[in-house]
Amino acid sequence: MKKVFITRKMPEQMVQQLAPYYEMIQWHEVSTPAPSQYIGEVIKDVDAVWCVGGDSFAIDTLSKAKQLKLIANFGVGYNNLDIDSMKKLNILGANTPNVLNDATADLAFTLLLSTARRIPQNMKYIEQNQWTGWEPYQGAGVDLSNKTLGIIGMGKIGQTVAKRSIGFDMNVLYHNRKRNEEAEKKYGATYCDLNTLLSQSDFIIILTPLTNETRNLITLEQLKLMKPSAILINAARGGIVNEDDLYIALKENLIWAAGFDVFESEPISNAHHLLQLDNFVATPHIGSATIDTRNAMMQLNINSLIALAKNEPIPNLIY
Ligand code: 8YV
Repeated sequence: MKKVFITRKMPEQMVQQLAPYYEMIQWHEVSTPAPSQYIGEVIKDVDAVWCVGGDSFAIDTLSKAKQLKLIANFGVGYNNLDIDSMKKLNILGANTPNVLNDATADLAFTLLLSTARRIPQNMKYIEQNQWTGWEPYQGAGVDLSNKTLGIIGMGKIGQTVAKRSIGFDMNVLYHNRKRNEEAEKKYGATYCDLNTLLSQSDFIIILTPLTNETRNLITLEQLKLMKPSAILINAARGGIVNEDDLYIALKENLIWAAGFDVFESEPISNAHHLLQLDNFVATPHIGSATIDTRNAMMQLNINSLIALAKNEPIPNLIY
């Protein structure tokens, strides 16, 4: 029987699907990863690893894994994995594409609407008993309809956001490594360079993976190109936007507001500098966090692991 290391406590009904195929070694905690020394020991004789986005494996850990064939990663983004080392060591990687497109696009739009209509601030206003009268601009935000939406990263999730923008009669610009004809045909999205997108969009949604090319893609220089009325949403990865520069831009009203689901170093606490600002809205990396989507993601990982055990073609390989 093959052996799998499950790096976090995953739901029992999901894990049990692996029981006919694997001897299972499961770390007993869900939110805290196992110590690296423990992982270094466990990984030595396992055939597969099931990990989450918060896990990473250094080259010296991977080198100890003499039988490891597959790392199944709970997430579509896999910047946590050292793909170059995995390739060198003939370890395959699998992820969870497509099943989270709707949930993540919904969250991106939720952040945009929450930021544009100042939902958290307005809720705080009631909670603090400040709703005592009426003024014309009380609680006022900005319209989404008929505005220009700039999407950075026109992959599957970007396209799902573009689809939603039709309901808001928005004009869509996008920037991507390559042109996406489907997005152009189906959703009327117009390709442009990054600076044009930044300067012409009313709202900018980041949905590109974190890579060497996209790390610090948005610094003060790019923030200064945006309209003072612009809203910046990041539903992709922390590290794409420089958080210190974003703080300056929001504080000095170089842009109007920002809504982020992802941060450079997660989890963040309430002491995070961006949370001290009135024009910043945050969620705790919940892009794919619906019960339906999380179940579907787990199922994809399980399918990949079972295929390995059965010696069948492995679905959702990264390379
Ligand atoms: C996960 C994600 O929550 O799919 C992704 O890329 O960021 C999220 O769906 C994350 O990977 C935790 O495992």
